[in-house]
Amino acid sequence: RPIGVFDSGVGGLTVVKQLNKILPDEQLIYFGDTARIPYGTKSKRLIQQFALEDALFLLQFNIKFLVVACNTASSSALEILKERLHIPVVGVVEPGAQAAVERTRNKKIGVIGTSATIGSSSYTKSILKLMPDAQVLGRPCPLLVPLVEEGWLDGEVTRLTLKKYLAPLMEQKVDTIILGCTHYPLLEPTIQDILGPDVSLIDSGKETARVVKETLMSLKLVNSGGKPGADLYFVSDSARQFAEVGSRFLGRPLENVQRIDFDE
Ligand code: DGN
Repeated sequence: RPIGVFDSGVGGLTVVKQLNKILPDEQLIYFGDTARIPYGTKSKRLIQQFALEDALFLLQFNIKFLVVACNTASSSALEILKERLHIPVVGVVEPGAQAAVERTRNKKIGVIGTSATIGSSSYTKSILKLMPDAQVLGRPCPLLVPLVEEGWLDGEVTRLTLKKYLAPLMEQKVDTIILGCTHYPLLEPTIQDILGPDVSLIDSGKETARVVKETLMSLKLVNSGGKPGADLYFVSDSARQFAEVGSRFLGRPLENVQRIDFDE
């Protein structure tokens, strides 16, 4: 049985990339809700409704496991998904928080993400559960998603934007920053260059892939003996546009993309 993965759009492909690397024998069914992106600016209630609909779509494929590959949806809808679904569900927030707690030395952790992710304080809550005396500084960075989708991963505009967003975190001397949005791993080299080598960056997608593998192993759900079929990608808006932008996120050409109509 395949693993289901969903995101508000194309960003979850950074999580797919990590899952493919660490679990090469698992078939993934991806859903990107490109018609309704962005989730990052929407209310909690609406994000929960969208997340449930996305999950229901994936359940048609008899998935054995669900990965919520979107920080915004993980922040607002993970609990409701866990309650309503009868399969294991993993989001990206707890794995990222866990890694940051393991990495920090001065217990000052920064989190960057969409306005909804930072507004929900999901990372702060997860971190404080593990490390009650940590200092967590969240910073919404809404301009970064469009910059990444435009392919502006470096250059004057991107650097100025990043410097402005990161300045308050640096003033507080955080030693670890969580990239709390699916798009940010593409900016990792530029961010690291701006901050210098003393600040650790946590890629929540990479940490999530590790947790998915561990959970599959502990539940004896790992597939071995070759991938049963190619990964399939479904989107709620243009398949061509998704394939174009998505290939940059995935680092290889995207095939098997189909558009679906939610209302049918
Ligand atoms: N995938 C979203 C996230 O990780 O928060 C970013 C895209 C969006 O909905 N704005």
